[in-house]
Amino acid sequence: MTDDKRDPIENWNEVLLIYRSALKEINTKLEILNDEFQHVHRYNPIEHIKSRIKTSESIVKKLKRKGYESTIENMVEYVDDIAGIRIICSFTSDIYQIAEMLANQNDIKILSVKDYIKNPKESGYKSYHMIVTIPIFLSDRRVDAKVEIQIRTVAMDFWASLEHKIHYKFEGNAPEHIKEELVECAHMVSDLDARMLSLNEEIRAIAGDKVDSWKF
Ligand code: 0O2
Repeated sequence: MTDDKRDPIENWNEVLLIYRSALKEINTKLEILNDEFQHVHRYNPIEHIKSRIKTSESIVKKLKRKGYESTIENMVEYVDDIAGIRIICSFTSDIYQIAEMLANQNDIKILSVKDYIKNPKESGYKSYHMIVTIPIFLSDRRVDAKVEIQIRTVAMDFWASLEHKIHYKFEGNAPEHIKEELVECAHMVSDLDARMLSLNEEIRAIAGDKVDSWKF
């Protein structure tokens, strides 16, 4: 991805520029899909989108955990979430629809998918993860940049944000009763998501097209 002979800072700045460009490209694609969906179905599957570049401290920590030296090459090769996008939706069905719409774009290449909705983590974590590459066209070459896309419902996001804070607060060693409570809350989140989805489907079936314009 970079030219080794140059100053490492200059190299790193170029890597960051590429990841930032990748986030812009994916964000634009998502905006277009959301606008088109609104136009055709009078419905926005995306509630909101957050994107970020992982901090250098976090990148180095992840590399260390995986047993690699902190070089720019290893960062690009082994850290898949330097550029990350989180898409928040209302309903679980929206998640799969968005994932499919992205997969159908022929400049996006899917490297891997982790479906933590069908297979939640032991912690209770649920989300749909895709690692993709997107081409970035620079003045003299094309670079395929990796982006991690996390897609989840508002309820899953609420749970994950609190769990993330607790995880950091206790440096991964939260007291057992807190972990158990979080698993219990994760079940409640799944139940809430299922009930809200079925309620929404029932309302749409009863009211037909008219209810589309209510999309909250
Ligand atoms: P941060 O601070 O959010 O960036 P890999 O990335 O594949 O090398 P891993 O951890 O096996 O490593 O990948 P996975 O499981 O797909 O997780 C990647 C990201 O998902 C994490 O990034 C978190 O953002 C989120 N995540 C995964 N598991 C949990 C969980 O149990 N709770 C919460 N709240 N989030 C989770 P980072 O780099 O670990 O953290």
